[in-house]
Amino acid sequence: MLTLKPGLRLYKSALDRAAQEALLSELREILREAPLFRPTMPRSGKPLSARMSNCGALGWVSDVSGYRYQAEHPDTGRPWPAMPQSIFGLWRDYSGHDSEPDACLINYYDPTSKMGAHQDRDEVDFSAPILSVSLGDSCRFRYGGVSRGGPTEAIKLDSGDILVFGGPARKMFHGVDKIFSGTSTLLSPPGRINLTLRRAR
Ligand code: MD3
Ligand code: FE
Repeated sequence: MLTLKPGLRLYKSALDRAAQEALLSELREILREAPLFRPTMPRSGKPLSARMSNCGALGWVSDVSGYRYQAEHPDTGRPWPAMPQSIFGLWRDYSGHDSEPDACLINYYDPTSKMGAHQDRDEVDFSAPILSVSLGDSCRFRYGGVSRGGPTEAIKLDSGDILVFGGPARKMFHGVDKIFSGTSTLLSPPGRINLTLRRAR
């Protein structure tokens, strides 16, 4: 375990290849029930470059009217699939937090996708950390301080890595600069999946 800054812990290769494949097959099942959707920016309606889905009681969505957590898929209107036990298990093993997550956002990046710098502040309970699991192609993940425009650092995240953002790191700016296409054979079609486990309420 590496502490990158206060509250930001990196577990390199937390999941081995077999564990990544097992998790991926659970995600494939979830995505059959709750297909990836293309979120759009509030107001402008401009599409984000990553596609998304969710599992758990609540899912994060974004459309012209804003960002929010809701219980139904925006396209199908159905409730999100349940969070698999294996995902609760990762939270128990790595989060260091007693109460369970109620939302798991699934981001899919094709080789050209990025995510601009932002803060995650649509949750009610900021005492809970956010846990991120990377699968598939590596990426360059950039993070800074709690205000926009300050100094930033970048690290490479590889398939199987787990990051935990708690305490002072919970409100930091962060984003994904680049996907390193072809660095993993886990996904086909290629790309990167990131899970973020959260307590939304
Ligand atoms: C730091 N996702 O979904 S994961 C997001 O790789 C998001 O898909 C990126 O940022 C991805 O909101 C980064 C790492 C991450 C997630 C949530 C955070 C870092 C965070 C919340 C607070 C601080
Ligand atoms: Fe984020």
